[in-house]
Amino acid sequence: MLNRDQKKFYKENGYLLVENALSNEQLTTMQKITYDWIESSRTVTESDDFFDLDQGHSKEQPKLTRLKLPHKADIYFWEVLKNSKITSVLIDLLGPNTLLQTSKLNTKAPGGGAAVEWHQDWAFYPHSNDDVLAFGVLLEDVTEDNGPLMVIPKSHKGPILSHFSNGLFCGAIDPEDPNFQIEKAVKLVGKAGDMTVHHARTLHGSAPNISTRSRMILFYECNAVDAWPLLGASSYIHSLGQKKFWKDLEERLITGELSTSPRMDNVPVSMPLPTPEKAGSIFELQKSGGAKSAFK
Ligand SMILES: O=C(O)CCC(=O)C(=O)O
Repeated sequence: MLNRDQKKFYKENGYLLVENALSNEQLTTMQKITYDWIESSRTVTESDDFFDLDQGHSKEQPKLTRLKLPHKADIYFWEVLKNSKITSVLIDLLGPNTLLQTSKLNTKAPGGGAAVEWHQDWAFYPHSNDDVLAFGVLLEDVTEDNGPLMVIPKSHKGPILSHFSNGLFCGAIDPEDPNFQIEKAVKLVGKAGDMTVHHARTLHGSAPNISTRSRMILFYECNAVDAWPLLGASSYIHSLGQKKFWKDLEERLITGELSTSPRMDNVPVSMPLPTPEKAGSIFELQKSGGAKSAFK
């Protein structure tokens, strides 16, 4: 459970670091499952529904950018979200009724694992209100040199910067944008089992992993049930038809009850459209969309 100061800090700054979000048992179980997945990627030669391969991936040296939807690949990842310290942090920040939007495990392989260019998640998936956040559960120690998540404090209260390049949504801001103040960036380093939290409107990014250790962060992206997706990640529900739509919401309910009354707040919305041809993951989108890099 968060104390008053932690809640206040999150509200004011748009991010938070929570120590020991996982028990030792939860951590070692999640690590084992993840290492087994990475092991099984040795025979994979192309990115697919689960594995996102990094440049240089081979049988001898598995290099992945991401494991997609880990909570669907192993129920343990869903159970931890539903019943752990993470669950109480979720309720503290979003209230009693919460949904999982999506999950991903960004693995940043040693020796170069890809950078994630600066962006605001909100630009990818605007909702009817901004009770939307991402947890980053550290499955390995995160240090200054293995590509920690970086955030710009208080940016969740500012504008949504342009994430466009040549008229296409490229999933990253222009590092030269006058509203981007990189000198304010904070690196979120911590021990395996700790957890970062960032608001969906907080500017964030991460440098390549220049260390010899992997940087594994499990992201759970969550929202209050009455934050209705306008586009992006979970907005696929709009194409499901009503019956499947409801079932899908039920399957992603983490705590409390569903709502059929979206809460409409006065939030800045710019639709992530049009997209480039290749937009399967943020790495692909930023590359094929011609995003300028802040990490040269
Ligand atoms: O893995 C990271 O460092 C950042 C990931 C991220 O921001 C994203 O996937 O949207």
